[in-house]
Amino acid sequence: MILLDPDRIEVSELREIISLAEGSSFIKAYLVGTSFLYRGDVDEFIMELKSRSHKPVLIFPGDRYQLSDKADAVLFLSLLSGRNPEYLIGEQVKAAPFVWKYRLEAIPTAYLLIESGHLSSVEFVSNTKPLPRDKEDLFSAYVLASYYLGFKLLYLEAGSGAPRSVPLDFIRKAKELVDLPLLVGGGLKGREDVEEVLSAGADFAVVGDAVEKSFPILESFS
Ligand code: 1GP
Repeated sequence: MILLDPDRIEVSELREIISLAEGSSFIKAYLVGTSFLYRGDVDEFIMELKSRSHKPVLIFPGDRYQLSDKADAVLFLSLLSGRNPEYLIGEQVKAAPFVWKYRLEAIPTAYLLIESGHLSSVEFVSNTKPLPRDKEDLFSAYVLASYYLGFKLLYLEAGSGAPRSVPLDFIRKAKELVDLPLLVGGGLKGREDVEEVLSAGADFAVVGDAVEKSFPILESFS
């Protein structure tokens, strides 16, 4: 899945990205979102995307201001790795009436932030701590809790542009423990990294930063 940040990608650039990505069957969907929306217009961005692409467009929201009825679905995230009530349940309560009003498909997603060796935007904006990457038992308990709480999707996040992506052992462990679709993102730099996380058990890999830095990387996903 390609992550597109409406704050960092201009409409003209979006057209170029779609022209490179649309023909690839390896790319399954677009995620639209950012940790903090400063100036982008999510509705306009998604309308442009939908007018040029046949792939599903899912909102990956940093907060409720990034919702749009133009998308196919929203990852209804709860940042379970943290202890900030706003990102555990507060934003979700504020977002729910919008989701209901527009009958937007909401995919209940357990969002786990994992330490990557730098201060990620998610960590800073949400004011939460990531899970330590050397504590697999603790991570396992979070995965199990996500499952027992009834989430339908697990997103393992190292943070955009992370110097170290989610440990492969964590991916293998999550897949071994629970029968949930697994998304892995943060710091994946190209096809090789993507193949690695998919081989470890991820159902989908998310790439954002590497595409923003160099659109031609999309050709390697054909
Ligand atoms: C960030 O997981 C996504 O929320 C994607 O990370 O931007 O590093 O690809 P990158």
